[in-house]
Amino acid sequence: MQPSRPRWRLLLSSAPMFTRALVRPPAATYAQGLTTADLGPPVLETALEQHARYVSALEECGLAVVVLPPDPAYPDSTFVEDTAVLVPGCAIVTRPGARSRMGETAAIRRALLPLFEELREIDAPGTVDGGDVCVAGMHAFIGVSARTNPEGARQLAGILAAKGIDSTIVDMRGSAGLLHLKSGLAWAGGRKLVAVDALRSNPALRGWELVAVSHEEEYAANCVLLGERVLVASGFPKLTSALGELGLRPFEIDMSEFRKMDGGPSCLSLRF
Ligand code: CIR
Repeated sequence: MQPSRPRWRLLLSSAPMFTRALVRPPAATYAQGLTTADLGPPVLETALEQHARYVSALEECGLAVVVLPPDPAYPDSTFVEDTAVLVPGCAIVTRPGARSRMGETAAIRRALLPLFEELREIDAPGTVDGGDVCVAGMHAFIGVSARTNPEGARQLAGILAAKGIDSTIVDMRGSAGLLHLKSGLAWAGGRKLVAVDALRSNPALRGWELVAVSHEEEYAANCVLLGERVLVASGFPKLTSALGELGLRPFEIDMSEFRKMDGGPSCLSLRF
């Protein structure tokens, strides 16, 4: 049976009401993935438990979750967010910037094909990691980073423009310590963005209301808005209460084994 296509709903606040998500549990080779974190090797069993709780959190937030089988050929393949950018009616399969991750997109393309009216791709020499793309309503911030190059950002901005979504390119190559744009930036609904210090003075964010993140809580900036809920890593009380003060309901999740591999809550799913 042909899977039905997703239905998108927008709240008045323009917070997204996603109805589905696609995830992929970590594979047995997970600890061989890329990382810059100096937090020791991840424990696979714990990572699998945390991933299962992450899936339950998405379900409790009202999403139906498609779980792809783990792929040991790609140690970083649990970070599905990097392989596609999803907007209403269109899936854009990326071309990840890390060579070891480029092959991850084949399975994601196959999974997305029946779910979207239109499927586009980033072509060489462009590279884009989905973690560099922060969609905030009808606007997208595209980070140019060590993973997303200017050509990839240009191609993506063109595809999004055709869908009525305008883009701002955020050159973050000088923002030390951030792997991806969304390592330090998240949409909090309306004109609000959670932004770490390294990005706050970036001219690309001018005109947006910025929610500050204290230095010791920067990891938690990668949070995920799901309607009135927001998925946030547990153990970061200041940002969690700041999100609550915005009228959102934080859903705290333990991310310790994903943090060890430079991943945050957004990295573990594609939401649509
Ligand atoms: C990588 O370096 O590609 C992975 N170990 C972590 C990817 C995290 N993804 C994301 O922030 N969207």
